[in-house]
Amino acid sequence: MKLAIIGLPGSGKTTLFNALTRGHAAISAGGRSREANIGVVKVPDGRVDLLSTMYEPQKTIYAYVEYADVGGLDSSGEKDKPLDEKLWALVRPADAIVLVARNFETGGIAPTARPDIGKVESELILADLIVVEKRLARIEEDKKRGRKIDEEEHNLLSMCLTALEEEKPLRSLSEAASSPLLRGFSLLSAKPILWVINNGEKYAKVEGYETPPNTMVAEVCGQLEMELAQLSPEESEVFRGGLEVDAEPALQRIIRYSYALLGLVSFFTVGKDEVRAWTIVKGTPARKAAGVIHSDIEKGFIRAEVLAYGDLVEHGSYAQAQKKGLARLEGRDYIVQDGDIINFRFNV
Ligand SMILES: Nc1nc2c(ncn2[C@@H]2O[C@H](COP(=O)(O)OP(=O)(O)OP(=O)(O)O)[C@@H](O)[C@H]2O)c(=O)[nH]1
Ligand SMILES: [Mg+2]
Repeated sequence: MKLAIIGLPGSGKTTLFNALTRGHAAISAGGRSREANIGVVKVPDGRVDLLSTMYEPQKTIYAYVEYADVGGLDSSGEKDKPLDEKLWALVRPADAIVLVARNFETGGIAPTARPDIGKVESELILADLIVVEKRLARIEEDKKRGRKIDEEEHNLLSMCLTALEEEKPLRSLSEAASSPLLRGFSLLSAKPILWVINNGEKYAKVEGYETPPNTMVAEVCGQLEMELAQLSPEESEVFRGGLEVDAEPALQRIIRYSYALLGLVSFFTVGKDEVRAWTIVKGTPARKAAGVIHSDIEKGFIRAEVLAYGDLVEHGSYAQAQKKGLARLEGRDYIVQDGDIINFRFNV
């Protein structure tokens, strides 16, 4: 999973990036940093920890998240911003966007989280408008020259144009958010988004944030989370207990929200050589899930032997759960559930 961290200059993006990656990227002292920070972190998952203690495998592999902290946005509302174009190029490959809004005082300037979110959303819309208009102009030209055009694409893009002109992000348009025809354009406002309210030292409950479709809100105290992330896990837990911050570290919370936003679930493969977590979209059938591991397993799929994580834990071992008949053989269309432990049977 790839997540892009965006926001206005000085909103605390790099601070949050450091909290999420236990990193030490340079915090800006004013002005706009133009350096992108990229970091990969494993997805904390207690189930993988436990499976690993059970199987004592040679390798334990967690799912991972890639974060890109792309630097501050120009929110001038102008159309021609070459610097932002460079920045968007880093956001386009992301599966979802994390939008950081400043909810702390800076240099005597009061927090402006809600309007800041609006400004950034407008920039996403503007960037998409440029792409959609360009493509539509291209199609019109082809039409004039008597070339065959893709009507469905044309209709979809016209629909997008209308929404964007009405200042609506494309993620609120279910056709646009999910259409494979539009995937190639990597439209920014079509990506699911997590608004992160970066609170000051005082933990203020967020109120009055209506969330449109494919949008979620999370509150963090970026500065504290960064400081806690830089301690050892044990020390961090002790300190966290005495602070007015969420009991769950931001590092875990942001990932949990992102999984929910993207509708992702995990299944596991286990064995003496490797215990591993795999990420799929909720609703994926067994044969397609096998393809996440290897295309050969998908092609040669015979059956999936499935045991629910909870059943394994309850009975203490795979063999015990199997004795109770809890390990099932499922066919290609079985919808893989979060926490399934799967052994794929296939031939090549
Ligand atoms: N009080 C307070 N200050 C914060 C918090 N998060 C960030 N800051 C401060 O805000 C300033 C900017 O933080 P950065 O994390 O560099 O912000 P940024 O969004 O990465 O900035 P650019 O990359 O320049 O756009 C620094 O002085 C931080 O110490 C917070 O949660 N509380
Ligand atoms: Mg920064």
